[in-house]
Amino acid sequence: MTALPPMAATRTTCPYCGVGCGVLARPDGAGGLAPVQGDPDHPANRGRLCGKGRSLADTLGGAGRLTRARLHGRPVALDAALDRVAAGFAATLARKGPSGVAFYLSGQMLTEDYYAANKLAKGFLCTANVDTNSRLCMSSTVAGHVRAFGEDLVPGAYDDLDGCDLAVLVGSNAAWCHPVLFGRLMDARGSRGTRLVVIDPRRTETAAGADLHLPIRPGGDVALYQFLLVEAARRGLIAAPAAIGLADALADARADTPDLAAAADLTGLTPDSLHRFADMVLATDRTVTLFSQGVNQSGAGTDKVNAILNLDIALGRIGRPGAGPFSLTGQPNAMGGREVGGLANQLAAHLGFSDAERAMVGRFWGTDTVATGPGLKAVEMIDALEDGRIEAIWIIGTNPAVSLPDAGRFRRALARCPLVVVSDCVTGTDTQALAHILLPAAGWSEKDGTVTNSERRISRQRAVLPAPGDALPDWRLIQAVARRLGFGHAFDWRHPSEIFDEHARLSAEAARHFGRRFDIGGLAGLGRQGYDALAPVQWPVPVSRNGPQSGPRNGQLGHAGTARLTLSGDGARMVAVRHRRPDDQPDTDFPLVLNTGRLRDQWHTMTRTGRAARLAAHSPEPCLALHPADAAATGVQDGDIATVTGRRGACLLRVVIDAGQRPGEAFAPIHWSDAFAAEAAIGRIASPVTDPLSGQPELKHAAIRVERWQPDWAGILVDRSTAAPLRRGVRLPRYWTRHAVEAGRALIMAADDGRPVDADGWRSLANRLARGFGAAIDTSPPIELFDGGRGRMRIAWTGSDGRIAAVMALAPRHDDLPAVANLARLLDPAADRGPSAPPLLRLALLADHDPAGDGGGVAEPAVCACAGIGRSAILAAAGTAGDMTARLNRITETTGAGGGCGSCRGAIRELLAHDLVTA
Ligand SMILES: Nc1nc2c(c(=O)[nH]1)N[C@H]1C(S)=C(S)[C@@H](COP(=O)(O)OP(=O)(O)OC[C@H]3O[C@@H](n4cnc5c(=O)[nH]c(N)nc54)[C@H](O)[C@@H]3O)O[C@H]1N2
Ligand SMILES: Nc1nc2c(c(=O)[nH]1)N[C@H]1C(S)=C(S)[C@@H](COP(=O)(O)OP(=O)(O)OC[C@H]3O[C@@H](n4cnc5c(=O)[nH]c(N)nc54)[C@H](O)[C@@H]3O)O[C@H]1N2
Ligand code: SF4
Ligand SMILES: [Mo]
Repeated sequence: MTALPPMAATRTTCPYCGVGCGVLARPDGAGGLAPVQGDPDHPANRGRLCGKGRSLADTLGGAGRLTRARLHGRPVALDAALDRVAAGFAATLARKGPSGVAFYLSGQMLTEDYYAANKLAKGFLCTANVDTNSRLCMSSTVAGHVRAFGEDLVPGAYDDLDGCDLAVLVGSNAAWCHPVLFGRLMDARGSRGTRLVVIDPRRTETAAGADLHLPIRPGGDVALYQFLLVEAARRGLIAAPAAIGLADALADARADTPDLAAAADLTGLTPDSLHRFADMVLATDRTVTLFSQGVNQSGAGTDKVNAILNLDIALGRIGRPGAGPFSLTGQPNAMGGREVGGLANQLAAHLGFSDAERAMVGRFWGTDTVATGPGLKAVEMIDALEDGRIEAIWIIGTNPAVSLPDAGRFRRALARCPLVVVSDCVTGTDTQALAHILLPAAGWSEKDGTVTNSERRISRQRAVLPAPGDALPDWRLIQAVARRLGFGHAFDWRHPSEIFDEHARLSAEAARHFGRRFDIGGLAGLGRQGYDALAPVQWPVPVSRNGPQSGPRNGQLGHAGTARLTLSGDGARMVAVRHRRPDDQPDTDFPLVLNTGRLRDQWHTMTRTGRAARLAAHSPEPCLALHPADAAATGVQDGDIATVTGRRGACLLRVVIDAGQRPGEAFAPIHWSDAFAAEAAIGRIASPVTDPLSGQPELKHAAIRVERWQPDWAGILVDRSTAAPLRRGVRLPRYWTRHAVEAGRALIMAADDGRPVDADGWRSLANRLARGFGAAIDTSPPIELFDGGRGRMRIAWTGSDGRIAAVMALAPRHDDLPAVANLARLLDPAADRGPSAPPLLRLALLADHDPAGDGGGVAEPAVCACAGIGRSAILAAAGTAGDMTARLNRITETTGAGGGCGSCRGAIRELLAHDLVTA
């Protein structure tokens, strides 16, 4: 590898979404990372990053990091913990056979980690009970690709987004979930006038900036694409009349949507908008269709995928520049996990379980104990844990106690399992609370390997920092257990480059024997240096194209790769599908439908993004978005807390009224767990019904009932210890939620029944909360202010250094609480001079920061996360002169808002439009 200049940053890849942005990272000299930057040379992002990527340095290290192995909660030597894991698995295998053990993996593991886990289980423990959170994420797309293309292939590339004239986003909130790609689409809009259509029941921020938003009835996507196919035939636009399966697919499409009225009925869309949509799609050759979880997470997910693919096959748009279907992958290595066979129904290298495939893989691995057939899928594992078929499970890089559907039942089932091993890099996740053994994993910035993004591009993640304590990369932990089980010879790697090399060679074998298109044989034999210098490359990279194609550039070695896959002749087939309704339908007891998904600035269960104050500002509390009509019918108002009850569980969420919801449908984010809120883990409500082909659960559709909960008091606590564990044995309030507000400071919002009657009552409530939430306060008497008439209390405690360590405000109603920023300021050394400060001064501070009626509780959220700019600053900067473009430019010039990843540009546009209307 050409040495980078001494102070140069390391090129690595963002560990969050499947866009796979390149980042530049360098140590800050104090054990952490300096703020990371986008890599201008990475083809996925060309220097851009979204707010999550930009905040990576804020999420590392410090308290809350898992640095030592634990056995039943107590720290133990790593070797001892690994001995226990191996002995436990060996005993379970002896007792129950291979089907009694299981692995639950993650699309956030690196390819090398994934390969190691899969090889151990499917090759040596003879079990295919290896599934991954990708089952909840991409499995319908995998099944749809296999039906249409015979293999899990994404034909297109990101270049198609730059070069399309129409982008259709189906069930994708890309402005929030794939922000940098959305930014590329926005650029194409500016440069070539690319139009945008968004198909989503909700008016998301992605939809807000679109030329056309189709607020489809949940589950209506198959019918919508049937209608387009029927229209294409009616207008004589079928470009591939010889396409395999056309006649059957068209017959079924006609059966579902014989005419416009039928299509309007099934999709809940107006005939007018259907017509307009058909005109746009059918008349625009360069149309890219991007799809994500609104498609996959459905009981009809695979059929939705094939309905979309059918249209592109019929119109001859597969593999053409600027056109075709494009599955947006969720996790950074969702694609890489599929390459190594991370799903229970795959073997490795895109192979299945036929005798010939098993024999070949067995020869390659040097084993005769290859699993004989598919294993249990994620949701099936819940049943198997419940009825004792699985008695040992190793969970790596995922938090299923939060993210699986019917999560309450999963937790009970896991609690019955005699051996639960969890590998993670942070402490305190909900899943860990049910584990017997915790293994400390090295995290992003500490480990080396590869990931594959949505466009089949393999990029290196590179280590920048040493792993703390006993933490090891996941493949090392897996290798250590494999050795203890007697398989050391097959897990003899010294560096991830050797695992990658084995994976590359296996893919070449699979391609040679079974004609698989997934072939990275050209990346075999790189050696450690070549691997370290590997530049981002799109598979296939077959052997014939071996050898570096370009010399070292910026210290990296380029290979040719394949931008676009052509799938001609029998390479693509149409599949006959029929419309089906989602399963968990509303009735009189559960009259509304709950849709779930993501927020812009949080990542999944918040174990990392939850530590960054600037990411919390956008949406600090777990919320439920309700249409105004449903809110009125339910008797809840904006800002109320509501009990949300489904058929399997309940949550307590803050109501947000949102006219962008379809009437009858609510939306809640997936991010909160028991570690961050009292009762907000939405997985407890989510439905475990699965797609019959892919096994992917219908996470976007559950019947619910919403009721107002009127607590007797509300409070906020600002505290200096961000990650303090919750104190056991202390009664916590029924509602609480916490997040980081500023570096090293946590904010807790709380509410409960039982209003104190006097100052003593409020004081003891405040003390109980401060201790329960682990505030680092000493025993000196707090400074307090009490307004008996209105029942409001302000109280400040000092820490062992004599400075104010925690401040709390309590009041009968949420609206009576002061602004958080005002309270937080009291912890500022500039405001509180520490032990030398006269007590009266502190009292004045407390009073000072209690301006009557400033209410609101929460600071203004950032509209632009990259620049940290809120609504008022944007409106102020916009001025009134000039047209929309002039005003947008002025905002970016003066505040920087909209100039980063660009994902907020739609929101700013809408803000300005709204501002014009109100003016
Ligand atoms: N900020 C952020 N970004 C992320 C993640 C994150 O946690 N946070 N996670 C990453 C991961 S793993 C994934 S999988 C992706 C997910 O990325 P997306 O799929 O874009 O995100 P979601 O919010 O899960 O769901 C997308 C939309 O599907 C809509 N939808 C629901 N039901 C239907 C339906 O029946 N039809 C249609 N057409 N739409 C429907 C929802 O209203 C929602 O707006 O995001 C990735 N990026
Ligand atoms: N209702 C509902 N449920 C959903 C979804 C939805 O839309 N609605 N979406 C589903 C989807 S698409 C997804 S992808 C899942 C995501 O759900 P999860 O995978 O459960 O969520 P994460 O918080 O990403 O969990 C990753 C865990 O791995 C840890 N970790 C991070 N890096 C490493 C590492 O290098 N090694 C190890 N060993 N651990 C590491 C993190 O600290 C964290 O605890 O949620 C699914 N669940
Ligand atoms: S879009 Fe954001 S979260 Fe996704 S890879 Fe890029 S920087 Fe990371
Ligand atoms: Mo995902």
